[in-house]
Amino acid sequence: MTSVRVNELISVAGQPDAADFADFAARGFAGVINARPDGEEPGQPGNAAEKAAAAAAGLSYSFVPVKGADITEADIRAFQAAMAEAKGPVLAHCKSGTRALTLFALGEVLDGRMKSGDVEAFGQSHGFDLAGARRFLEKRAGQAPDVTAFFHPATSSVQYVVTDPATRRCAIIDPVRDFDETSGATGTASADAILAHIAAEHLALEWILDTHPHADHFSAAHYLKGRTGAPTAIGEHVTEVQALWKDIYHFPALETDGSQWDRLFADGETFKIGAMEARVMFSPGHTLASITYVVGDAAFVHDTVFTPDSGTARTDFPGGSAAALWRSIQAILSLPEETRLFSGHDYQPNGRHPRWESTVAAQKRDNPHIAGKDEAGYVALRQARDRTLPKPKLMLHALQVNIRGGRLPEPEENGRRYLKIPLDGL
Ligand SMILES: N[C@@H](CCC(=O)N[C@@H](CS)C(=O)NCC(=O)O)C(=O)O
Ligand SMILES: [Fe+2]
Repeated sequence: MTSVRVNELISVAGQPDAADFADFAARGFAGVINARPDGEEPGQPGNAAEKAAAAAAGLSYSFVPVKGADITEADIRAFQAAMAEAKGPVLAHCKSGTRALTLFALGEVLDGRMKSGDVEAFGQSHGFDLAGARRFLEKRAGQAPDVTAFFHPATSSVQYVVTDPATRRCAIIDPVRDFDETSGATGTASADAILAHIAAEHLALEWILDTHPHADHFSAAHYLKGRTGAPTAIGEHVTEVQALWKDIYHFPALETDGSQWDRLFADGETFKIGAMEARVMFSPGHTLASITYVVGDAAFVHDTVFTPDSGTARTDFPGGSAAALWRSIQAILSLPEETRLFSGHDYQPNGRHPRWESTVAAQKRDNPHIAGKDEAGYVALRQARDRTLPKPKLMLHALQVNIRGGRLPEPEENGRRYLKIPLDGL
């Protein structure tokens, strides 16, 4: 039977007969992917018969049945996994080949190897109508959360409220508790401004999220939980950061199990903000616990890449690694080109106005730490720059608070709280 060669790894076809499978093996295919649900029409061989025919022909076989209008990202990922499992060229089929090619093309777009706008032309070039793939991408593009940024000039931090426009449910990302190190005064004006915005917009707060244990400011997560009751969360590797700093501060009683947060996220875990799905990507390098939150077309990448004119985050804190950050950045840049990237700081080079939003495409094109670099080149540049940076002025103040989920030290008998600064400890 005829098939259409897409590239060296995949060809697509209409419904084969079980008798065709030996021929597929002879033509060099390593596997068959069946994207067609059973029972669509009489006489269709169906999953069980195809599986048996593939086994008899020595082919791998995967069943990823989809209806055109109901394709989900999970289907696309399952199709990609099936291709990888075959360990060689696959023949993917449905009734006509359209759904098989749709699953393939959407995977290419989700992984950033094809532009959304090129999908239909790609289909036409192989003789298929991929209007359904275009509709999938349009619908997904409609999954754009509202993002409101709150710049914190004292620490050049950017705090975010990310909202599902359909349900008006939101999450706060990386809120700052104010601190003046010369007087020792703490404050909540910045966090309160975020709460005032949430109240004014009639939003319902579902999560208080941190991307990493910050080294330059206190997290307001614990304060905000006290005010709202919303759960707090951070990446699960925070326990390693706790263990590391427990030693530096000599905090024998510190629990290093992450119990200071309501939820610890693992790589790839998902959760909901309203009806929108948020996905966690482990993004170590700046710290060994850093994570990125991907919500619809937005990714909260914090201290990985800054806006392209500001390069990338430093990697010289305890537990940092330039090579790990390079790999984390590559994973972020494999998101679709138009993904909106929201950074966690802006140090306003040449005094320009604060900026925190970029895209995958802009980072690849314009960020001098990334464009034209490979891992070795990046690591050399990053480490050379890190050697010139003084430690953040609040690092020793901030980490003792942030490894406890943003809790200030307990008051002493006189009712006053004190920070602890290790001397010659680093
Ligand atoms: N001058 C700032 C520096 C803060 C800092 O080191 N920020 C980290 C992110 S937490 C960073 O990656 N900075 C990059 C840079 O300064 O080039 C301070 O003292 O707070
Ligand atoms: Fe940071």
